[in-house]
Amino acid sequence: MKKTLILVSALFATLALALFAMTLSGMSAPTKAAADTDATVIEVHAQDQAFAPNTLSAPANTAFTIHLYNDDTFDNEHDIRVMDSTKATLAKTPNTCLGPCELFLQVPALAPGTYTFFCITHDDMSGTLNVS
Ligand SMILES: [Cu+2]
Repeated sequence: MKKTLILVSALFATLALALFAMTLSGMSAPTKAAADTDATVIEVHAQDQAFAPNTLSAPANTAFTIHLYNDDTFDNEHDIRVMDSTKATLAKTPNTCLGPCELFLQVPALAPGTYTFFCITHDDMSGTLNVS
């Protein structure tokens, strides 16, 4: 009886160790992948119908991500879109979100130049994106 108890305890200890190892490897893999794919992440906040900062800088000829924080706490939906000088939309988030919330905008590689970013739900909510 005592021998069985020891055997069961050993089995549980082994299982616990295996689970711990799986958790560790599971946690480290996505972190590394995210770090590899998101080389450039630019953060911008939206609050009181304005972007802060309203001038952003991005590297030329390489895709990047804009991380939008909608800091409004009630009834204010924002999104973020990038357009060129002809007002053609080059990138947009798939949806608006009701604050507080966060959105990620994947922007394709852009040629050096000055672009505009704006929010679809607020005409006066825009900023300048300098790509160089
Ligand atoms: Cu907005």
